[in-house]
Amino acid sequence: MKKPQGRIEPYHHPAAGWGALKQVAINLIKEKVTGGDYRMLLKQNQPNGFDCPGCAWPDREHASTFEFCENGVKAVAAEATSKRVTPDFFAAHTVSELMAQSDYELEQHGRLTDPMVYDAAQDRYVPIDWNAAFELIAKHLKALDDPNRAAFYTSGRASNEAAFLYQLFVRMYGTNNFPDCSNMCHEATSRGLPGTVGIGKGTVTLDDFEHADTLLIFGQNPATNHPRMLGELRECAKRGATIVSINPLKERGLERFASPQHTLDMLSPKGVQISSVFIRPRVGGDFALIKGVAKRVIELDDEALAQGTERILDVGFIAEHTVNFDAFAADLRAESWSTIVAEAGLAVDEILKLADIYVKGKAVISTWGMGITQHKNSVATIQLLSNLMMMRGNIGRRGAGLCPVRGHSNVQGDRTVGIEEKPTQAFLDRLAKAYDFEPPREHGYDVVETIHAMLEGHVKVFIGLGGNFAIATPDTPRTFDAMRSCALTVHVTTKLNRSHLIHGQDALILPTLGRTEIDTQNGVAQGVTVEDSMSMVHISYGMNRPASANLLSEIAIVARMAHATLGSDKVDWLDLASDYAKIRDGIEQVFDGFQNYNERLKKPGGFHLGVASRDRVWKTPSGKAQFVVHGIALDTPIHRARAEHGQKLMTLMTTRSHDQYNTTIYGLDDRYRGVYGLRRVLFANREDLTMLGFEPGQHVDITSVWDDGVVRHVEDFMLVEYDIPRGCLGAYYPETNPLVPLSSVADGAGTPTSKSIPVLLSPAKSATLGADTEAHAIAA
Ligand SMILES: Nc1nc2c(c(=O)[nH]1)N[C@H]1C(S)=C(S)[C@@H](COP(=O)(O)OP(=O)(O)OC[C@H]3O[C@@H](n4cnc5c(=O)[nH]c(N)nc54)[C@H](O)[C@@H]3O)O[C@H]1N2
Ligand SMILES: Nc1nc2c(c(=O)[nH]1)N[C@H]1C(S)=C(S)[C@@H](COP(=O)(O)OP(=O)(O)OC[C@H]3O[C@@H](n4cnc5c(=O)[nH]c(N)nc54)[C@H](O)[C@@H]3O)O[C@H]1N2
Ligand SMILES: [Mo]
Repeated sequence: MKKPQGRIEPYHHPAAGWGALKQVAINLIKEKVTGGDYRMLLKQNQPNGFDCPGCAWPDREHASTFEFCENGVKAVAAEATSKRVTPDFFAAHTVSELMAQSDYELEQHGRLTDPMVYDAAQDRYVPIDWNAAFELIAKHLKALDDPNRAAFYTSGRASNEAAFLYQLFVRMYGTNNFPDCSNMCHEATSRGLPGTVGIGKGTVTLDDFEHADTLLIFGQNPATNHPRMLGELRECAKRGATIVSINPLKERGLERFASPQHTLDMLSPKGVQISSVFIRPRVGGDFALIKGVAKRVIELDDEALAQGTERILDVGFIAEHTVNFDAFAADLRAESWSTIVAEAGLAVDEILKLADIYVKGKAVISTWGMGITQHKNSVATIQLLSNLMMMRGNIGRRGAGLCPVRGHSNVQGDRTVGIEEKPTQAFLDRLAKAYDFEPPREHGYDVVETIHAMLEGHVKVFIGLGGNFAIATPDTPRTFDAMRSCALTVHVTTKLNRSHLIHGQDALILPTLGRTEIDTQNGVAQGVTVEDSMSMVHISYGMNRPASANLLSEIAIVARMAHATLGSDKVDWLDLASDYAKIRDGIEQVFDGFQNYNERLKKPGGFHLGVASRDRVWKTPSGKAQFVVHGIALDTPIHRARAEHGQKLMTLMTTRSHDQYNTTIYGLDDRYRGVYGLRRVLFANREDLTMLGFEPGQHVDITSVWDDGVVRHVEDFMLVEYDIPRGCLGAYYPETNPLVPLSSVADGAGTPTSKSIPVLLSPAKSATLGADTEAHAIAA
């Protein structure tokens, strides 16, 4: 294969704009989408259309006009591609051969058309009929001496109906082993917020964005990952709202944006300015920064009290709605500025500036993404942010609130309908009553625990409802060993990916319909429902012809798996799968907020699920919003590694490029960061390069520093001089996942700490110049 030629060329235009339109055209043509019929794009996020399989950002009224989004189009084009992976393809390639291909190449082959089973004698996947596939799964599941020896993964694209049916099947089978992508994503949000405001969801809706005067965007890159959010921020900026980006990187989309919906933006070379202020902590510095801001709020309030001016704290809200404020305030007063400054990696002025902006805001929204959630202290950071917002009553008020920005289009819905390895007893009671069975009560495994359990030989069967478990997860070589130790691995999937090649003794690839495709059961077109990041639930109807006549819907696959394994005495699985409205009736029975589910979906845009904290109802043990005290941790793995290695120790964040959707690599560019045709790049500060004795363009190997004696190493990354705080590095995931130690997780959430990996650099031992070549397909 020809080695791609890479180049680095800083990008000077606004985000989106003409570049995005060009990319859209390129993607549609490259994928030969549905034979050139692009009209389906006009149905994306429309009341009678399909929900974009891209991100979880909500739509206005489930949009009345076509909302343009380059990366939404990429997601749709990838699914609606006319390329196919047929049984002939598998006959022509052994699994070992496919292993030599990069993730980008694997993605390019197109949609899977038929169920396949691994044949060890030939090292190939060969066709299997659907019934035989379900029998094989049933045989393995029934052979386990303990249901907890199977793990059932979910990636956040699964619909509410598929997820609900899946959890019902798995719990009837007897386990709560539900590792899901959320464990690697917003788990810290889901575990952190209940401790302060009682529920692990955001408190705002799009309406609040129209009324906010101040927006704090923590650790997010919306131009790439939530492009439709930029449209919202554009409106806020035009209204004069103050938008602050808190991010070690100055991400282009938060600087300037040209909305393809607005001709004037497109004609202006500068677009619209989005963030007016950039606060740039060091990687992992947010906790200290937020603590500094909160401390300053107390100081300013003290001054106001002394001068008899208007209070800075919302004393009414604090008195009526919260507990533990005094302990919280005492802790802030006791915190030293020198610790805050040192740990945030910011001058004190920067912290005071952010505090000033915060207290001037009458209606503040804080949003956050992976820059906050994928650290050791992410739960504490999110609780502190929630507390900062509570100090001025910025929760449950119009234009103000907490806004975690989720990733997968239905990751929030999946959790709502029961994909949860730590289910509450109340939920299990309701499930038990509705379906007349005794569900397992003990907690199951999350993602990292599942990998540990496989390595220990305990988990033997892995079933994945979507996703790419083998490389989305940390510590790649160990995860590969774990997956390969399974007796059976099963992937319900749309496209070929690495996880299908890292298989158990028996292995199945079960191809499924995507959300863009027409799903007909008993001659009736079925819709599926999803919940976005702001708790809006709506229905989605596919409109393309299925990629192959031999695909089953996810729901049909789950139902037939359940039927083969458990029989249909208690639950008539096949009947449920024949009409998805019946599954929704089940959801309505088990969960609050879904009254008249089927009926309410008829309203364009669907309905809001209701989030108690939004209404200032606090589902905490105290019945109030809770201030939580957390100290600044000074003995983290990063601190210990720095103590040992001095300033050569760097903190690596792993993020997404513009041309990828998680592990799906659409292309090799990261336009806004000026990277073309390369993925094995390492962004570094100029002064650090000098200090370490490296030049931009030089190739290095990266080794992570951890105390378990395991060498974690990736080779041959090209250094790119970048505007990033000192001591910090940036690179793409999943190429850097081998560096994330399996046991390095967020306290209280179990999320791999993929945004703060302590690493050391050394000159590359084997520089190949080709940045994304076969040699780098993956370090197997
Ligand atoms: N096109 C596209 N869309 C996507 C995805 C995709 O891969 N491609 N993925 C989807 C998914 S599952 C998710 S979860 C979201 C992810 O969307 P994001 O949350 O935007 O995820 P990342 O790209 O990982 O990076 C987040 C940002 O965090 C910053 N950051 C890193 N470390 C720190 C830190 O210590 N502090 C602060 N304040 N910032 C930091 C980085 O500079 C980067 O700008 O997007 C979803 N949407
Ligand atoms: N180092 C590092 N690691 C990370 C992250 C990071 O920032 N840094 N981010 C983490 C985050 S936030 C997340 S969410 C995880 C993502 O982890 P996953 O959700 O496991 O990974 P994806 O890449 O989103 O999964 C893509 C695959 O899903 C399948 N697929 C696509 N559409 C459908 C569908 O409609 N149905 C079915 N059944 N399958 C489908 C396709 O086969 C595709 O290859 O990765 C995590 N890993
Ligand atoms: Mo995510």
